[in-house]
Amino acid sequence: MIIYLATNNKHKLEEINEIKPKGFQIKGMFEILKNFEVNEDGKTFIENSIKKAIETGRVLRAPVIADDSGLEIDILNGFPGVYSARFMENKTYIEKMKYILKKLENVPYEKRSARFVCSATYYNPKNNTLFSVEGEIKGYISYSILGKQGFGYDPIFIPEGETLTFGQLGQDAKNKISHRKHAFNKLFSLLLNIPKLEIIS
Ligand code: ITT
Repeated sequence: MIIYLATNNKHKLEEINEIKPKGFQIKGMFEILKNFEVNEDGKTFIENSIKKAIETGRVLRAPVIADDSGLEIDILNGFPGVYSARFMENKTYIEKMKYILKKLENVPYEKRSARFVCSATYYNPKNNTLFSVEGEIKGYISYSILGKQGFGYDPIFIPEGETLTFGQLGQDAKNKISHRKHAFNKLFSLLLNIPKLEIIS
């Protein structure tokens, strides 16, 4: 089954291709839609992932999956949350991470709790099937930027039970436990049952 991923983020496509079960072929929408962007003005991850899936699916006229994700830091009331990609928009991730670390200066480890969240949506414009699931991973914000692997905020996120950041742990370790892994495991299990779902509806 070929499904397009409604994203312009190549790292997400790589991770989801590592996570997917055999039998699915996931392609990036950027391979066929140039300069197409969805206005992500939702207040929640789920709103944004539904919006990305529906708008992209209607343009492509083909089944799509979308991923809206981000980092929520408890002591900052969930910031940057749905603004993870857009806050300090023209700055690099190094600058964004430095800004966050400055805000958490003098905050002890146990109060640096955070989570990565991923909302994944499937939409098929041919029969209007739509479903969304969510995955998360809890952890802590490190005291400095550590490691070069992964993307975005990986170098400041230490998963619960680990001592290294995602940036240090690397892609294989991340893909076994990440918010994206949890969300897309659920999504792919539902997709494997789609013929049954469509008989019911
Ligand atoms: P698309 O909307 O085109 O999919 P995007 O990068 O703009 O790409 P989001 O709007 O979902 O995606 O923003 C998610 C941001 O949250 C992302 O750019 C990273 O900064 C951060 N993020 C999400 N998942 C992450 C992960 O696994 N590791 C590190 N940072 C992550």
